[in-house]
Amino acid sequence: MAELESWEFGKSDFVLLDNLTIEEFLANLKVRFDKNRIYTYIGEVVVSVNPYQHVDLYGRDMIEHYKGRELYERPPHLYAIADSAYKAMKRRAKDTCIVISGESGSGKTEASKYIMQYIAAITNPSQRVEVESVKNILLKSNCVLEAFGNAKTNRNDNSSRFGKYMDINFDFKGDPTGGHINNYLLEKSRVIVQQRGERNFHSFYQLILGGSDDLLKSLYLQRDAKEYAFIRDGATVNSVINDKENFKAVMKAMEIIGFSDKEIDTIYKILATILHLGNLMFIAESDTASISNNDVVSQIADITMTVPDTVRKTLLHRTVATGGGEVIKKGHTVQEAAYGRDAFAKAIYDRLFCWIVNRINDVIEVKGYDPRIHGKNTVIGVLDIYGFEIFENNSFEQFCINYCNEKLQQLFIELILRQEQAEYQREGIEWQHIDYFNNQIIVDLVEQPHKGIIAILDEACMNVGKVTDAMLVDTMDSKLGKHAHYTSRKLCPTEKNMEFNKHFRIKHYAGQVTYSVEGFIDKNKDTLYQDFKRLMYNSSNPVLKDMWPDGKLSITEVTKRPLTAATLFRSSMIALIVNLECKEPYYVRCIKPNEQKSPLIFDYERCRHQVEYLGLLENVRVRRAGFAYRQPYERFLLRYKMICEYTWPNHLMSTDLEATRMIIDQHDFQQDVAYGKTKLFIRTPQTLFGLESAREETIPFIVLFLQKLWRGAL
Ligand code: AOV
Ligand code: MG
Repeated sequence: MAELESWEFGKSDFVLLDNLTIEEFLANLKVRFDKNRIYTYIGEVVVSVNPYQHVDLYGRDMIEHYKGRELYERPPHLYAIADSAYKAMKRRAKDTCIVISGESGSGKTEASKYIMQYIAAITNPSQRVEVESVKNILLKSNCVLEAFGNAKTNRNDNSSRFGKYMDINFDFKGDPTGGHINNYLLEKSRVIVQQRGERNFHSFYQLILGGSDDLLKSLYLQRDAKEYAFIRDGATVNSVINDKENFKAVMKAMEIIGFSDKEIDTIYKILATILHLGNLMFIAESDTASISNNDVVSQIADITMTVPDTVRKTLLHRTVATGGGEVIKKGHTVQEAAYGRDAFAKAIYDRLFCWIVNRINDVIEVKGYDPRIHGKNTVIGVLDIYGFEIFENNSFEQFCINYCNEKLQQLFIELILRQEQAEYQREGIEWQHIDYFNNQIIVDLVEQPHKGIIAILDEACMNVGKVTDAMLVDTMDSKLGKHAHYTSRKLCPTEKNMEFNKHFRIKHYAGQVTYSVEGFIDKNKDTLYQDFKRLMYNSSNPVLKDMWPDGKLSITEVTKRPLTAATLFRSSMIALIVNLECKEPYYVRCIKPNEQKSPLIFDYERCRHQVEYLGLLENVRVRRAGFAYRQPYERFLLRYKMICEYTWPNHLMSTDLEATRMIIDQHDFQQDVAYGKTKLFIRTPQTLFGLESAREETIPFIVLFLQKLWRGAL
């Protein structure tokens, strides 16, 4: 039975708190944090506090301790949630997903890795070679994706700058057969500029510090990050990350996944190209720009296997189609050339990242699976996405990231708070409504067609050159001025922390964020001159060429206006939510205990804020007033009819409900259940355990009975 924790570790489930107040909630969270009990339940939701130190909770022995156990048999743990999701998937052939949320630095990515390690460890007991290989690739993919998609920010030394949703596919035996990774909007602006105290993506420093002398020489690189404009600032930032060691680990991981030498070679060539691009110097020559360090152009051409003269021309001109169908080359100004170069650097990194994800998907994709032969192919999805963030300067990227977190909060509300209550009402169970803040209003503010911020932004992008950043704020003010969650300096003149015409503010579910509108239009439009695409497509390096299939088109063939970055992101978020909604969800809610990354500080105010906005108290209320388990009467009888002589083998009562009541009364569980219109509701897991053990005790007698019956002895 349940392995209870000692009282000194506080309550392992917030549902058990004596008084449900925010103070008691926090006191319990702190007691547990102080004792390294970083996980606590709210029913089946895991609340996790980042310990900021190694805690002795993981590894082989721990995994064995949790394997196959019911949730309440062991102290709260990610492993228990992973096991529940796995059991649901295996026993009931349900697709499940584990949604990990919380603000930046709260421990989501670490949690996702522990969950994946657990699933890998408990599957494939027969050590099938092909399954072991899939598991290994799934695990190793993290290392590669983190190198290229994570960076040090002021919130987190290893912050995910992309969203990741990974599906793991299982065969009928419950062994992983493959998977698929969806990645969401990489923060590519980081390639060219970083805020003070932050770094570029880890991959660049890994190459400079970890690459062999020969590799660097072949890429015309020096072993000094300060030499390169795009990573210079980040090079002086204190970092606990060991780039040199990580370079080796990433190399190894890429080999295991199955990247060819040529592919790995191209990956580093692309990184080097970006670093060289950053060092190009444009100077004005009459009206147009020229390049003063042409040796860098030759190096870029050599690395990318393109023609130096074409590289130079591409950097300094763009091809435009005139109204009359004529195609002309237009020289850039210095500003335009720098803009084009930056857009190019961002784009090649972004393409590289997506290509890496696709490449991994190619390897892990389930091939040749026939459900008619192999049974249903079920899935566990793990979502680890960038957390809510507020920086000193918040731009388009924070806007997208925070919108994404609004969507996830909305999903949580929908699945945990709203649907739960709706079901009680539907089933006619006595229920007192529990209030919670519904952030749908903020989601609408951002994504509503025609009226939302994204729609207004898109409209501004149709008139680039004519609409300035300031005009964008004006339009938003006029359309959204009355919205309770939107404001700007003009609408709120006493406000000191916003600049007139430059800032707008959204009151997010997790706090107020002031966004600087500077660059919004540009980043949303995300223009890359066709000339750059053609340059890459014409490379003699087939791997590089492969990343730029759209470079094949000539300027006159490119007619369609591409969708904007925000619109693409919105569509991908909506698709993500649809995908998660149709799976059985498991939640991990991560909390960041302090801003100092300290294992010793439990900052009450910071934690209080997170508990409040995550809606954890409401979660406990719904859970406490509610019932942990429910089953349609018919299913309940199918499983438990044998534990009561009046219902086995078939009951003669007028309804299934009456028959169910008979079983419950006979076993004395009436205090712990409620009868809905179609389902039985059970409040605590103890009752379920009780029913299960009664069933287990009865089965041998039934077997005996049936044997006798068959032999004609009865
Ligand atoms: P995040 O994923 O939630 O932030 P991470 O998972 O990267 O946060 O955690 C941040 C750091 O906290 C890690 O690099 C570890 O140093 C530490 N940490 C987190 N969880 C644990 C744990 N269970 N045990 C020990 N240390 C831990 V962001 O990606 O920024 O939203 O975009
Ligand atoms: Mg992360």
